Amino acid sequence: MGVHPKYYELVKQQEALLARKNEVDQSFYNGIYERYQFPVLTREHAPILWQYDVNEETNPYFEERLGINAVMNSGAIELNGKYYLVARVEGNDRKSFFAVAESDSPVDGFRFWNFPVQLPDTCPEETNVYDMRLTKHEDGYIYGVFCSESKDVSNPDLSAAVAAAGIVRTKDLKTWERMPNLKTLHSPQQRNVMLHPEFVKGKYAFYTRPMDDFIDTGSGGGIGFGLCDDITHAVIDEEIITSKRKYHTITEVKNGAGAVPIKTDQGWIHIAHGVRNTAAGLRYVIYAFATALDDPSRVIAEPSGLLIGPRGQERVGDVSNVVFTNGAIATKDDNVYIYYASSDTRMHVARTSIARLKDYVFHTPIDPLRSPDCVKQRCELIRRNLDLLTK
Ligand code: M1P
Repeated sequence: MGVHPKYYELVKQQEALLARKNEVDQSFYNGIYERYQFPVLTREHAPILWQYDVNEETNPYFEERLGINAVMNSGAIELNGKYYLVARVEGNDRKSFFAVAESDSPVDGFRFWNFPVQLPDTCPEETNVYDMRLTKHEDGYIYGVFCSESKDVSNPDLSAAVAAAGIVRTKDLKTWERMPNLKTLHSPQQRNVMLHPEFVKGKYAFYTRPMDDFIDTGSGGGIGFGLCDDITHAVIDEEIITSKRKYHTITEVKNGAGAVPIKTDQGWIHIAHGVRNTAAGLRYVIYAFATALDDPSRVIAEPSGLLIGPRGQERVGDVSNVVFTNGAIATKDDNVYIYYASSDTRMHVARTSIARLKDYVFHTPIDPLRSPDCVKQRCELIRRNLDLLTK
């Protein structure tokens, strides 16, 4: 009796998965970004030791004891030439936790560290945590802002919950210091909150997503913005809506921040998510916009429509028809890797560059908001093209 032989078999299979090279998917083209053939993280990437008791004596049938259901919505950061994803890992028990996966490459080879993140347990009512955005702040810390979810004890409905923004900070992704959850004085609930990387007017600046209740944003108008003096007791008393939800657009139902904005010479580029309703349920897509360098709450460009929508197998999963991002990495060589989850099930990567993103954000026409104007917009494009072709 000792280690169950099945353990070695599963490790071998997993090592083959981790060694698999990821190539650009040649079947997709839009000039804006490349998709990759394979997901970068899946439940199959979770270490065997997290799921099985490998002792043959106590687990003779080698049964999974603590299964992993999904690996999704990951914060992303580059540190000392390595790429890190802080993934939302969801157990079969529906509870999520964070775990760091590391690679020398931005597109493949991500391997989880031996242990998941053990966040300081300072919030007794907290039941679930997920969707961490990682911000390299100019104060020298890396901040993680995530959703901290608790039962809404004031509501007899068993599924009624309260979403708040949890805040932690670290310098190495190993030791995490937890601060009190963000307080927004005028919004009852918050999800998709993210810290801006620079001080604004000498204060910490947050993008928020005010909501009336746990699922519905209700009167929450879109992506909010607020300043706070003290990150160790973060309070936002004034929240303005910087990017509004709009009727009959991709953000009609919800409009939430995604990856930490990327600084360019023309403005901050945001890669966010929008939600609309359909007969088949909510559809989540990724879109982009830019805010001003001198005022990161002021939208200066907003290309029409979606940047990344769920395609093919991405459309199917635990929560189908969803793509969602909370992490992107801009590298020194001007590449941008957008990490996105599909259908709350697995993580993918798309590659673009600062130059291409700027061209996309500043030169894609805006949404004219009405079909007749959309037709006009398209006819103008066709006319210009025909003129050129027939010259
Ligand atoms: O299921 C889709 C997403 O739903 C929530 O996002 P939002 O607050 O924008 O509706 C989050 O639970 C997110 O994790 C999830 O991917």
